[in-house]
Amino acid sequence: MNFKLLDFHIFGDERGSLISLESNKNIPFEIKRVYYIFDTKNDVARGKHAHKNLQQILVAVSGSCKVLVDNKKDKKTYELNNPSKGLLIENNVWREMFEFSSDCVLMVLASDYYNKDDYIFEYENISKFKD
Ligand code: T46
Repeated sequence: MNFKLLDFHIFGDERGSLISLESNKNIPFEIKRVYYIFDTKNDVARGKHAHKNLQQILVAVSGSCKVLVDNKKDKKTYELNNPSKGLLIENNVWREMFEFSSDCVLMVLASDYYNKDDYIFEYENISKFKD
């Protein structure tokens, strides 16, 4: 499958909680870029594209949002509302993020640098996932 939810280990003690994310360990690729989305209006949707060659993990480090993922074989909507969950999205997966809470900070770890030519903006142009 080219999308799935990952569970990160929480190091918790009486002081609170800590999660560590490491390239090629609990993150299944080398992290080359990190960006975060915040102050997003509740009634807007973002994304609405796929990538040709990019792996990403989306983590709601604060607040919540929903993410629809669709690889033309399976289609699922995840609610991200926990910093210990990361949604891995690989190549050729349509994604839409919506219903952002006002306190949502959506952190994204990416396997490559920003490249506008890597985006697929037409749903028709993504290929159907094959097992
Ligand atoms: C994705 C979802 C989850 C940059 O200059 N560098 C960057 O690394 C990124 C991600 C964006 N930008 C610029 C390009 C646009 O002018 O920031 C502006 C907003 O980007 P965009 O409209 O692509 O944002 P989203 O929220 O629709 O999509 C983003 C990522 O672009 C995309 O790869 O998978 O988050």
